[in-house]
Amino acid sequence: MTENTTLNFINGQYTDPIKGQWIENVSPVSGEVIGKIAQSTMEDIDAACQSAKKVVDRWANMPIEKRAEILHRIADLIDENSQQLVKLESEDCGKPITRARTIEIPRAASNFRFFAAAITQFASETHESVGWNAINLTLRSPLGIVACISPWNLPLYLFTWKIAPALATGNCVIAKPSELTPRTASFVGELCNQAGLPKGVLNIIQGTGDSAGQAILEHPEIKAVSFTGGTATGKKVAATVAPQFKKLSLELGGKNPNIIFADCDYDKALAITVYSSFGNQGQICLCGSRILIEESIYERFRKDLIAKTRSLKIGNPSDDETEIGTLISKSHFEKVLAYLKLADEEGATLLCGGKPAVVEGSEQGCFIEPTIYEIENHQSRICQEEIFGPVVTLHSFRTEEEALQLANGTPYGLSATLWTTDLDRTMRMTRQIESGVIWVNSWLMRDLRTPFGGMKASGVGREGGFDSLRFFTQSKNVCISYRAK
Ligand code: TXE
Repeated sequence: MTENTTLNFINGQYTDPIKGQWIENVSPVSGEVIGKIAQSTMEDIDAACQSAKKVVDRWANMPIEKRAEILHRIADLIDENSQQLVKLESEDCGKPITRARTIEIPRAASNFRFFAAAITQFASETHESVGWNAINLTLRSPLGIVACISPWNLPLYLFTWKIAPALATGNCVIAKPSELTPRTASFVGELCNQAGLPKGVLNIIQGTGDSAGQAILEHPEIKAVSFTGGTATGKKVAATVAPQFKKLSLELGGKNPNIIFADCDYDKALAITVYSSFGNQGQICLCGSRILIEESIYERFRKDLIAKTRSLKIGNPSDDETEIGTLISKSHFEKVLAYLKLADEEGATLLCGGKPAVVEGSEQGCFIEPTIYEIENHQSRICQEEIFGPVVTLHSFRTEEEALQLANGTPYGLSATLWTTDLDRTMRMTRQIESGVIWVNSWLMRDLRTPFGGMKASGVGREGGFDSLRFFTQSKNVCISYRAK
């Protein structure tokens, strides 16, 4: 990989796309074309699968400690190269460099470290059939060649979240980062070579979803697909994958409630609400985009939230002080602006933001001011659809029942945040909130051992900890009968 050309990584080598097609890498900060990216087709996926096939048995049969050692080395190399990875990530996404440096790139290394350790503790069950003179063993084996398709919002963080467990369990991997953020994933190929990962075990395919992504889903050698992306794309992925009976894990969008009761730790709730609303410009599937506030503190919270939001520093992502960078692309920027227009049409009251921000020196950048609306009708589209930008709506509630009804009142069910110091209420609410992840008095604390995934339109399946290891393996029951005497 050179800085300007992002190639495929197949059989341990950076290679041109077989059909010679390219797409542009456009900076969301300057609006300029900063490089070109391989646009892969079925021919490239096939080459990747052929290289994986050559090594699939060797990798699957390598002693677990040896596999884990290689993954630990990849983690160390990510740390050693973090400065360059941080720069590429921030440039590709327009995300504040401080965020890439302190959260996302370190987490990519921890993903490898965590699954390198987890695989050494991954035991299978035995069930003794007492009275039948039989014992059942559960054997777990890798699936063979699996696909990991990841999005642009937390590029290396999510790419490694998928490939680390897939590799740890002994699979060969065909991985595709988003065409909008190809460079950090591409860099990992070189690090895998340095770490001694056998060639062909990890193949990184670049290109758009409709070309490279679709071909990955359709390739007959691929036995499972782990996908993170939008709900509409997830539907298409499921429609392609399900009739082929491949294993499928879908992590999709969210429209997450952030529920604030009057008995909360007010200052903490306020500070973290600013972060959970606008972190990464609201482009995290876990962002709390609907803020539900108990009536008795509504006015105060609204006023304080507006003041804190206005003080966020919008700026060039490469500046250490910047808190709000750009959206991912011109077309996503246009999509979010269309929601701002829709908010007007739906009769929302604008409390702050509501327009593009101009940053000196980056006049073509996709910046949008952090935006807060108040809106009565919770059925309006801005309250029901995932905007995936720095836009939140405020709602007041009087009772727990009302809060619950609002919280569960969208097609999504990814995450929820609950602010209260009442333990009874915590238990009542968490049992009834329809979300795969619920944070109480915090947000985005992610212990990698815990299950992660969504309910309803937010996805199917769980990843994280042993759930990831189970997804990337298949179990086989062996029932052994023995003579009692
Ligand atoms: O993501 P896509 P997009 C949401 C968010 C956003 C919307 C659309 O609301 O506005 O999705 O974003 C690959 N077969 N999220 O269009 O399309 C694609 O190349 C196989 C939430 O940018 O979901 C990329 O690698 N692959 C989300 C990945 O899918 C396909 C994070 C995700 O892209 C494909 C991102 C196909 N037919 C967006 N089409 C989250 N849950 O965190 C696309 N891809």
